[in-house]
Amino acid sequence: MSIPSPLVLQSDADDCASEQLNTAAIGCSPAEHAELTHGLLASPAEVPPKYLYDTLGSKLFETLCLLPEYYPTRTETAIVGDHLPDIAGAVGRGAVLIDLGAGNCAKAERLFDALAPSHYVAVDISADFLRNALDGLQSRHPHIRMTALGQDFSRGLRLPEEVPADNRLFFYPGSSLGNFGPGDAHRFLSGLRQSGGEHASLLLGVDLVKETEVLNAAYDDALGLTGAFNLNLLRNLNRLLDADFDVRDWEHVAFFNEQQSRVEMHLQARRPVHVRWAGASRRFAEGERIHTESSYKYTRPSLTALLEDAGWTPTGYWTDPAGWFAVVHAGSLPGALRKEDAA
Ligand code: AVI
Repeated sequence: MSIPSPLVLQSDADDCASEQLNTAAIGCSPAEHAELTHGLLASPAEVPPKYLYDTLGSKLFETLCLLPEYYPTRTETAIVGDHLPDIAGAVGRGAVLIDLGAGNCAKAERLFDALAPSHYVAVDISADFLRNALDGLQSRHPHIRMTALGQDFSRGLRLPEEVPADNRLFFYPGSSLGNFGPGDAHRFLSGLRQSGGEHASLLLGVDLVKETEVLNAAYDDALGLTGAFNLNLLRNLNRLLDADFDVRDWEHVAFFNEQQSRVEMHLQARRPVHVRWAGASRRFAEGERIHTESSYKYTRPSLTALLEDAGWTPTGYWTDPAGWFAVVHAGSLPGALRKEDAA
């Protein structure tokens, strides 16, 4: 039997062209240059977490998921493994499975037997990465129609016409929702509600509030891998902006901010430093910080409120025995669309 080839679509517009900015020396688009410069000149300075994930950063992230202190990945895997029949019962078979941030597609593949999706849509910022992953996946599951979409869906998901409009299941594991602030999380979930139509559902992996010591250790591990992941952002900035950050001038700081219910990662200057990059420069005093990531932690009530406010109705909730992580299923009940979201 011949194996169908998965369809790969690169749907993000190329926003690199600009007449104003001389991009010869820098490795990013004018829009990224503006975003990064704005953040680095802000008080306190901040850089969006997506810049943690260059090639080395992605490898460091993959590795830190194996750390004993970093419980989310293995806890989510265990929850799905322990509750798969129940999850499948809630979700149903034959859905159009839309995998947001699919990466190597391994998490979704674990659901294939139980959920028997009619169509699998893998969405990731890197279309090249997906192309490789889907070739193998399609040969192992020749009966499932597959589409790969190279897209930064955090700015809004755009699905091509070939993706059936009915029975869409959005799969967003790994507690990635936690890297959105509350306003962006609401916008993101409302956006999915819009793209899903009346019979969509959502399967989310979400990290929960727990003892501060556990959270602090997960983001500041004894081996220093999370620190390397965070500090590598400076190397990425050097490449993107032609900047002159010296990694040795900075240290990794991470802690649970109870009031905001989020773990914060920062890079803190060890001494006074003067950093220059294409088109700008800034002095940082000793102890001054660059905020690089927030990882929001939810409770069942705060998650329910977020989902309901975005037009979703929670219908299934599974957790580990310690209650550290949750896998949540939510449906889009007809009529649950809020007027302002539908406008
Ligand atoms: C990708 N994201 C869900 C991770 C998190 O836990 O917020 C990123 C991470 N940062 C430090 N360790 C892992």
